[in-house]
Amino acid sequence: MTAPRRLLLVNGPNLNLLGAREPTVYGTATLHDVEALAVETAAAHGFEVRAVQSNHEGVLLDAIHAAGEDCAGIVINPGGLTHTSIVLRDALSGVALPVAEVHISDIAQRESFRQHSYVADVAVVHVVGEGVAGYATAIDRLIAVITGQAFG
Ligand code: CA2
Repeated sequence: MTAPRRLLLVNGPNLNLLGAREPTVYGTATLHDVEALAVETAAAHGFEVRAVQSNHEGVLLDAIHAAGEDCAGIVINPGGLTHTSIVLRDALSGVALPVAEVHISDIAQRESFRQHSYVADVAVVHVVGEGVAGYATAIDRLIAVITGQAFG
C-alpha cells in the first residue's frame, strides 16, 4: 500500500482560546489561523491535514488511534497535557507514527512545572518558542522525516 500523504494535527486543551487571551504569551493568531497555516504548509509538500482540537483527552486519544489507520505522521501541541499525561504519551507511542511536538511558547524558559514533557521522547521533531510559525517548521521537518529527506 502507498503511504498516505496525510498528517493529523492535534491541538490540546485550551488551544481554542488562541488569539482571545494571553496574547503576550501565545500571540494573536487564532486556532483557525494555525489550522490554515498547517494546511498551506503541508499542501506545499503534497500532503493534506486532518485537524482536531479538543478539551477532552479521550477525543484526542481517539483521533490519534484513528490516525494510525490513514495518516503518515502526527503534529501535536498537547497544551497542558504535555506536562501531565502518560495516557496521551502511550497513545502516541502506540500508533507508531512519527510525531512532531510543537509549543508556541518556550516551555524551557517558563515555570518549572512546564519544563517536563511526557511527549518529548516519543517525538522525533521538537519545535518550541517559535510562536505559531513553529507549526510550519514542525510540518516541514516531519515531512522530511516521513519522506526520508531528514538527515541526523
Ligand atoms: O506553548 C505552548 O504551546 C503550550 O503547549 C501551551 C499550553 C501550555 O499549558 C503549555 O505549557 C505550553 C497552554 C494552551 C492554552 O492556550 C491558551 C491560549 C490562549 C489563551 C489561554 C490559553
